[in-house]
Amino acid sequence: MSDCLFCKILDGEIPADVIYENDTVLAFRDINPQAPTHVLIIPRQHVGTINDIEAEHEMMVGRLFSAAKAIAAEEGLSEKGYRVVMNCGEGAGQSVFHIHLHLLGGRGFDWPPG
Ligand code: DGP
Repeated sequence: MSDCLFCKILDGEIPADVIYENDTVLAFRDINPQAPTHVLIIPRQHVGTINDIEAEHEMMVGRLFSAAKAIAAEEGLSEKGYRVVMNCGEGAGQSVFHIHLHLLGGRGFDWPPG
């Protein structure tokens, strides 16, 4: 998608602090971190929102979570805990319409979330 910010990061058109990648996903630090660790995990394939996920994407979605597990371990978060969030739609706070997991850690988190 030529007008998608995260596709531009995938293409190297916009720089990012990439910390993890494989053939399916890319992960980089959020430009506006909400916790000491705040990493965005995105698929290389453009899918706009959770509402656009189809059966063919199920393996890819699973690999987003496998990446979250690996990055949490690298960041030393596995034991203390961390939060993984995917916003869907403007009403839930989604601002970039290319699905992404937020991996947040290094502080406590309230429940229910704001
Ligand atoms: P969401 O609001 O759930 O769609 O999350 C989008 C996140 O993307 C938000 O936390 C800020 C982050 N973000 C926006 N623009 C950039 C950028 O150019 N670089 C990086 N690294 N993160 C960005």
